[in-house]
Amino acid sequence: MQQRTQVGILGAGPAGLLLGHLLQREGIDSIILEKRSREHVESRIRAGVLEQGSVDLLVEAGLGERLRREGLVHDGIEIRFSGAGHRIDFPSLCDGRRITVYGQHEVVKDLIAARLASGAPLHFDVAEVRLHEVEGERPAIRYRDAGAAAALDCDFIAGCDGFHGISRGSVPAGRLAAYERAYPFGWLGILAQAPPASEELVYTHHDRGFALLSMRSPTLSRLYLQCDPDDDIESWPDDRIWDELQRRTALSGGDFRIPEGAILQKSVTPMRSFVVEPMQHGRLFLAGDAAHIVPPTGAKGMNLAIADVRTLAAALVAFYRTGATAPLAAYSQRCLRRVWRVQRFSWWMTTMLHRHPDDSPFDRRRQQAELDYVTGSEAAMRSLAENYVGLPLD
Ligand code: RFL
Ligand code: PHB
Repeated sequence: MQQRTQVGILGAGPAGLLLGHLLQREGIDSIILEKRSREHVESRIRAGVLEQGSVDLLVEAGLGERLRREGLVHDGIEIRFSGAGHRIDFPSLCDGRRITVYGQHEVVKDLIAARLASGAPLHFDVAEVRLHEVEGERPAIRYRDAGAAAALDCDFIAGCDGFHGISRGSVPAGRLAAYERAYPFGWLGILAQAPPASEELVYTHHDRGFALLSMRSPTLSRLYLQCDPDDDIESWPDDRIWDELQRRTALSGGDFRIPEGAILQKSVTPMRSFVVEPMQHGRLFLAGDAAHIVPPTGAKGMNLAIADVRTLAAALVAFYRTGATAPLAAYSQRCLRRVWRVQRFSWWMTTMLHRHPDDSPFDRRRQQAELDYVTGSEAAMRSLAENYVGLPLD
């Protein structure tokens, strides 16, 4: 089957779906191709924190109805170490700005519902996706849909197919520079049928390793533990997970306990920082995790994907309205400025809060001093807060 569209989009994660939505609102055609099933992408539990700017964008784009109703607005986070908690209050430190806890899969569900309601094409379960002629004026995507060969001619291709997608690898060798750091630890994440342990997200530094308490609803908790990146999930029976979470998050007074409940999902995620430059080659534009990965400690991955596609959509709209090519040419540079600032913040939060296996006693004392400073100095708290709620979108 031979088809044609203006923008061929690979991937129905937050980046691809939101790009398709923003373009559709401006009358630009796109076809979204997704490797996995709708059920799979709608039930993939991942990120949970939306910056103020991401929420504003989703609301302006007509996607705010359920988000406003079910999203949990938070005015701060807690940083816990040495058995004591320290609150960082966002609105007072950054002009009233806040964050919203709303699961990534809920954002994805809202975007899929909007796409299907608009009648715009979105194909799940496609296979053997390959890109062609990305350096020319007429790039194309070839793939299999329900076993049948299909081809899609496009003006542009948006590679929104995540870290393990094929877009990045379709750029000829030597054209992209990759910057990477792997961390010697991972996160064990669980979704539990239990009320949140605390009103705020709790980021805990502990000699046994980092722990994070988050939530999805008044009856669902999302909890994370620093673990070995190669840990087999089988080596983490439920009892061990709860025991470790309780120990790492205990307060000195002894009066804090995480409510326990059935564990509905658990998985281990390795942690890495990764960027490719530039985020464009010919008529292929990379966005979201296809171009960069941050360790989740700063809660930035989904927000960065949203910021990329906002910039890409604006550049494509300018092209189709006026023929202007300058915004498309500037896409990579504009995104990378934000990407590197967010990389820095995510690396810094990760380094400050985790236990590093090779740290010397000096490093541990320095880490304690950093936590002490960050929770004791208004200037330091403001710096954390302005990055956490999200640097301004340009
Ligand atoms: P996604 O979501 O990975 O979507 C890419 C999609 O492309 C599909 N795909 C293909 N489709 C067609 N053809 C191919 N050849 C394809 N290959 C792959 C995939 O099936 C998939 O559906 O990338 P996107 O859209 O760039 O979105 C990025 C975010 O998913 C990611 O950055 C966040 O989840 C990261 N993240 C967090 N981000 C936040 O902003 N706040 C958080 O609180 C936060 N917490 C997290 C996180 C990620 C985590 N894990 C699991 C890595 C917590 C965790 C534990
Ligand atoms: C989450 O709720 O999944 C979450 C929250 C904060 C993070 C990472 C993940 O830094």
